Amino acid sequence: MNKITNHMPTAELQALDAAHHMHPFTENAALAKKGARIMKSAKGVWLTDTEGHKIIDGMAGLWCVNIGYGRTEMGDVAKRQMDELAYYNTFFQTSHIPAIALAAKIAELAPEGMNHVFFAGSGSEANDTNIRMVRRYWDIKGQSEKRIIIARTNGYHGSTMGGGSLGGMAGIHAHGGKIAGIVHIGEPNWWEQGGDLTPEDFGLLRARELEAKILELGVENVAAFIGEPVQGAGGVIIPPSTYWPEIQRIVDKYGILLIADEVITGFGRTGNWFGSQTFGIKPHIMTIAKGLSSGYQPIGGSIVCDEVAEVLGSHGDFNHGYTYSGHPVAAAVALENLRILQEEHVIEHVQNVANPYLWKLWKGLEEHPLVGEAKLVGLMGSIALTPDKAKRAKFAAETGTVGYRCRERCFANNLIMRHVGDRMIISPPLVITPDEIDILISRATASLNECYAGLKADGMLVSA
Ligand code: PXG
Repeated sequence: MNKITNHMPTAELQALDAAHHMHPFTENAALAKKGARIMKSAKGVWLTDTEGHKIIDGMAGLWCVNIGYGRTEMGDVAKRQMDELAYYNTFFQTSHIPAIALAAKIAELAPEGMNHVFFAGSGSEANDTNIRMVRRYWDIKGQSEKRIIIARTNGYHGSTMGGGSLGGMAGIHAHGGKIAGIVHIGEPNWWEQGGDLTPEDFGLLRARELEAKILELGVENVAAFIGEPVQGAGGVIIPPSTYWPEIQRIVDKYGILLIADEVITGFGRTGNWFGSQTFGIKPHIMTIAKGLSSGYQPIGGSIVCDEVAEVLGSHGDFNHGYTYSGHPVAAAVALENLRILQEEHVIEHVQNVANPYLWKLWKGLEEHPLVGEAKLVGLMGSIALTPDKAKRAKFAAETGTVGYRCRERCFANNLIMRHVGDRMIISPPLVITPDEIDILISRATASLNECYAGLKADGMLVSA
């Protein structure tokens, strides 16, 4: 008999979890002692755990449940598709209706000239595809030496070997290494690294690192640049307004390919269908996943511009693909998700209602003694915790100590708000209402107050 039932007491579930389940990005021995919080059901922006707590999900799962939880149409579509055609592949000159319909729908929504989709099962897989795709593109063009991909420190592009290597996180590189031919430049993180420069000057400085790196490596060796329009896992780092236009100028000048990793920023998160539209970026390839299906099914992919698709398709097979590329059930569910986003005007809700309402309250958090800057684009936001706002100071305690304490207060107050170092981040379902935003902010404020009081009591309001 299957041991996993809804009826077991939480402690028993936690014990089984600890005994058998290896969690991602987790020190499993420490979690085993503490016990995982076990989620049982969800509706809209509300999670319910096995203890019956109603938790407001300020992170939309892992930045993905854009339409909110519990939309039964999604399950209906999945069942219908499973009954009709549970699986078929798209290798060897076959196709099927869900993959065709989804590719066509994505092409309709994507920026002009991006009319082709290569499907994957996740964002990491899609970025692995991108590495091979841009290298193959230059091979076909007779420039096989163009292999290096430039990415950014503190970027996140997944945790497969390819995705983890594109990402600029030392902790990930430390576990298993990094593939060759990927180099990193600095991130446009003004709060932490901008020193005395204005954000605009700092944005230019960081973007120009790309030009310097291309010249150092030799443009004949550089295939592509990859970046998230807004770094998500890196702490919701919204770049200064000067950054992307300068990156675009450099990419255009040297004729390298531009990959926008839209895994988080795609499908409404920044108030447009794609973050590239919000920031005026013209990519050759966009990585997608997460909001493509609102997390109801695992699916990702690469949206590819006409020219790259044409080159790739014209010189024999591109020897790449996954068993589940364009999986029919995942594709059908994604298509239903796009229908909901479009027909229910969810992106207009972000732009006209949720973002303006949240922004007023979020910006107001800057009044809190613990909060330096508050940033928000669409419905992805962050606040920087600091012991001294004027100096944008770091805490004397190791980076992340204070953020973790704050996150623990949020968890205790039934709010999912994550920390990245000492930045707190949110990315709620796009359907969040003003009333729910009020609850999110009041729980966040209570958590900040408790965190502040605790730091004071422990003598930790000290600058590095
Ligand atoms: N690119 C970006 C920009 C991402 O945010 C991936 C690629 C990889 O997607 P998959 O589907 O392979 O996970 C991501 C994923 C976090 C967190 O802690 C962020 C992600 C995943 C897990 C945790 O913020 N982003």
